[in-house]
Amino acid sequence: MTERRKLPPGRLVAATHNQGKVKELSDLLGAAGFMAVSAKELGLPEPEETADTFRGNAELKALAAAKTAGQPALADDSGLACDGLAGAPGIYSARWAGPEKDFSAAMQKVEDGLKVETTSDGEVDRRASFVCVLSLAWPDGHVESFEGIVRGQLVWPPRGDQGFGYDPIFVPEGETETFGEMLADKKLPLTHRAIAFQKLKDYLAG
Ligand code: ITT
Repeated sequence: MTERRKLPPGRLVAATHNQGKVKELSDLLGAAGFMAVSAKELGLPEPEETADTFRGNAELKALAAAKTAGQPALADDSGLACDGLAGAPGIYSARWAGPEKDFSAAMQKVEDGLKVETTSDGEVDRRASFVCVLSLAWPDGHVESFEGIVRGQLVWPPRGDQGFGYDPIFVPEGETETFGEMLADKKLPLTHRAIAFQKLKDYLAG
């Protein structure tokens, strides 16, 4: 049996440079009794995402931050996986927005891709998932990972200016608003990130 790690409530490094994620992780951590301190506040470098899975990238980000900061760190690797695009952009979700982080262009790229894949009877497969892997790493190299997935439908044109990234084109199952139209309090509990975080909390609770 491998040892189940404990994490005393207190400060925890949120190893992300994405402000949208910092906000959501801070809210989740705050509700669980932790105070998030961001990678930017600690001046942590942004490691290159060289793995070919969400989990691989989440673990390398968490381990790099934990080792540099000398304290436990939580990293998030996430993205939009479109059924009609064989799972793209997936782990390349941030990279589709380019160095300018232009998510209007990235969303347009998704829509253009779906149009190309339209079947002869005019069907566009608009099903998609948001995927998140949260990895919690300790400075000694121990790491635990948790996955959350939320299914939904892609809409066009984009709707709403809340949230970040691909939120304006994603309507989660059972809802009519896009994540971009939802206020943070409504979006957060429905997310891939909250689902992964619940698994992390269950792990820590033993
Ligand atoms: P870090 O690596 O520093 O955490 P990043 O933005 O590069 O920041 P990722 O490599 O995990 O993070 O890229 C995931 C992208 O997927 C992210 O930039 C968002 O655009 C998108 N994404 C993830 N979760 C999302 C959410 O809840 N709503 C909208 N878009 C999301």
